[in-house]
Amino acid sequence: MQFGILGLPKVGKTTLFNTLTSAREATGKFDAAGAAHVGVARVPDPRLVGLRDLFRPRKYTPATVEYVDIPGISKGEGAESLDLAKLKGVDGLLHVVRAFEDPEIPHPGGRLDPASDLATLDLELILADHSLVERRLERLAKGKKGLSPEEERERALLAGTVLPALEAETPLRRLALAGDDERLLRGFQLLSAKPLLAVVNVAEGDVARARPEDFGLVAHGAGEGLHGVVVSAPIELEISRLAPDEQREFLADLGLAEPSLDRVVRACYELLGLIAFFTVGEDEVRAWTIRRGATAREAAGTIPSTPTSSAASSAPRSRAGTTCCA
Ligand SMILES: Nc1nc2c(ncn2[C@@H]2O[C@H](COP(=O)(O)OP(=O)(O)OP(=O)(O)O)[C@@H](O)[C@H]2O)c(=O)[nH]1
Ligand SMILES: [Mg+2]
Repeated sequence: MQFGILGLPKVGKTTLFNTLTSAREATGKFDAAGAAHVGVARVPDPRLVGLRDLFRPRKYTPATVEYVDIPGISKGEGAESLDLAKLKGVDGLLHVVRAFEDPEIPHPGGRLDPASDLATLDLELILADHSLVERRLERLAKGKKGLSPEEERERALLAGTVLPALEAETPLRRLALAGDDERLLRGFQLLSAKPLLAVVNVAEGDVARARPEDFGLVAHGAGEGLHGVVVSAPIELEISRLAPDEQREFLADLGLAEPSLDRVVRACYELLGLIAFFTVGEDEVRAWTIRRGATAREAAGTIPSTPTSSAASSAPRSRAGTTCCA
């Protein structure tokens, strides 16, 4: 599973990426190359940690999320941005929004306004999608032999539903499409259709009391709307580099129960409707990723050497033939 990290320039994307994936990519003025970065984060799960401590396996394999960090997208760049094109294949997007003051890092809009930045970037995604949809419709119209039934369905969806939504500046993730249309739309890899989590990067002093609702967002798991998590990216980076007991002390001083980054990774995982089940044994304690609502047969099918037919009647089993829990 892959998430793209995007946002306006200098909002803390690479700082967040470094924290999530334990990378050490250059940030701020040291980031001259403006390259995209790819890294992997472990999905924190206290239940899996408990199983590891119980079984003391030779191998420990938590679920992971891969992150792609791209350089900032400026207002007006969306439709032509090569960097946005790098996010075509990702499953979800993480939009980093700036809510910290720093006179040394001028805000591109001149002042801090997280709600307006959220809308600005959404519009860039919409413009990128709009130019792609227009090009696709032009290509379909140019076909000499007439349209196949499949192409006709595509044309009807793009011209009848998708283009009007984009022209009304509605991100496609807000369209509630039925089964086949939803699958067809997903195949186009349009950016505003991808699930999106907003990560609000606040000043250190605000991290304990700021809430997603303060920015018009919905806390993860708290209902419909644009989901958001509040973090202080440089503080999280510092925390992630401490030893576990120092971490606990630092978090307590800040008034936090857990690193905010743990919430970000978990929220990404859950935003896509994914859950984990575990296989345990002395060889390996491992998390496997499945869609919420998947059947036991489908779950068993994610484990390469498990014959799905025999595993379907019970909970999936690990290769070592040991227990599994959901
Ligand atoms: N004061 C403060 N500075 C921050 C915070 N987050 C990031 N920065 C600083 O902002 C600068 C930009 O951070 P990056 O992580 O490189 O930002 P970016 O969004 O990746 O930037 P681009 O990729 O160039 O668009 C760096 O100097 C960071 O140290 C924050 O929460 N508070
Ligand atoms: Mg960066």
